[in-house]
Amino acid sequence: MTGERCHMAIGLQSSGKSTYAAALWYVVDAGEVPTVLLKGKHIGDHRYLEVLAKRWEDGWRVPRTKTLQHENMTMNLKDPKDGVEIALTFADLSGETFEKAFATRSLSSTAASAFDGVENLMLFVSANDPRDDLTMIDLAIELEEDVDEEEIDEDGAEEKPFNPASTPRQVQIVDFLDSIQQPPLCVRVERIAVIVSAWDKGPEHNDPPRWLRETMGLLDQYLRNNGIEVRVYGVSAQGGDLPDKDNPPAADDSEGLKDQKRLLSLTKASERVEVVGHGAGKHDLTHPVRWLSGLERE
Ligand SMILES: Nc1nc2c(ncn2[C@@H]2O[C@H](COP(=O)(O)OP(=O)(O)OP(=O)(O)O)[C@@H](O)[C@H]2O)c(=O)[nH]1
Ligand SMILES: [Mg+2]
Repeated sequence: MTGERCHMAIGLQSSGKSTYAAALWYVVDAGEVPTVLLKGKHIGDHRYLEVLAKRWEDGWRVPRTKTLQHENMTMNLKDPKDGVEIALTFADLSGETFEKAFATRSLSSTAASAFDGVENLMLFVSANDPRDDLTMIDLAIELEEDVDEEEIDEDGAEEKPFNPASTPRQVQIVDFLDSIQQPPLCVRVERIAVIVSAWDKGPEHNDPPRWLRETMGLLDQYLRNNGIEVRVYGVSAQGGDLPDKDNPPAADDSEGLKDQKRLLSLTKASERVEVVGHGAGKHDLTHPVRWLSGLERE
């Protein structure tokens, strides 16, 4: 079995897509830890990935993907079990592109063309995002019994115009997943690997499907009822909080540099990575990719 597997990484802004791509590239390139897929043939232009991977290796956050930046990062991977070569296109589009699509109901032709030939999706959500979907009922439960009702009325009197960007993240994601499967895009998705990024900032338990069920109930229900195979992985691709190279903290800001110091002290940078779920090796970022590629056999 040969041929190109084409997957698309999607997710709203700051959901962890570029960090995952950078770490994945580093891990397969360095070969420091066991992975189910290995680096394949050297085909294509990897310069952008190398820039991201270098930032990651040096212990800095990867830069934000700009709206106009459209980089299809192709990674060539190989399944060592039967020697199958996989050309995996990991299209990385800005999260902003997807948020704009929700607000305007239109997608630029460049962004739309990135879906040509796409088989499966990696969907990124971050365990580090605060909840943005509390209902009136949730709020009422949270309010203390002796709260001054008049004060609430006064606050409530200030009506703000509807801003589509403030729509809860999971609503935007479900809308996006549903829209790309409709005309004119008609993307046929077989599998979705949900990557819960920044898992180091996640819950006490180590159960990513539970996190999705409890934190993003709408998305969880949508994924369960669409005839799509779904897996949920928890991934810490960065391993902690890292500073921004273009805006570094002061040298004496030990708090801001604490995680960086700890992560840089590991002899193998690949060991900063943690992957949870589906029998994945502890640092194996290729595990979801192999499953998405239909290469996980009994
Ligand atoms: N603590 C922690 N933070 C992470 C991890 N992975 C990513 N982050 C942080 O999450 C933020 C977003 O990560 P990116 O990889 O830039 O996210 P993105 O989805 O590419 O974002 P856009 O380019 O804006 O669409 C950054 O501040 C990262 O430092 C992680 O494993 N742990
Ligand atoms: Mg990005």
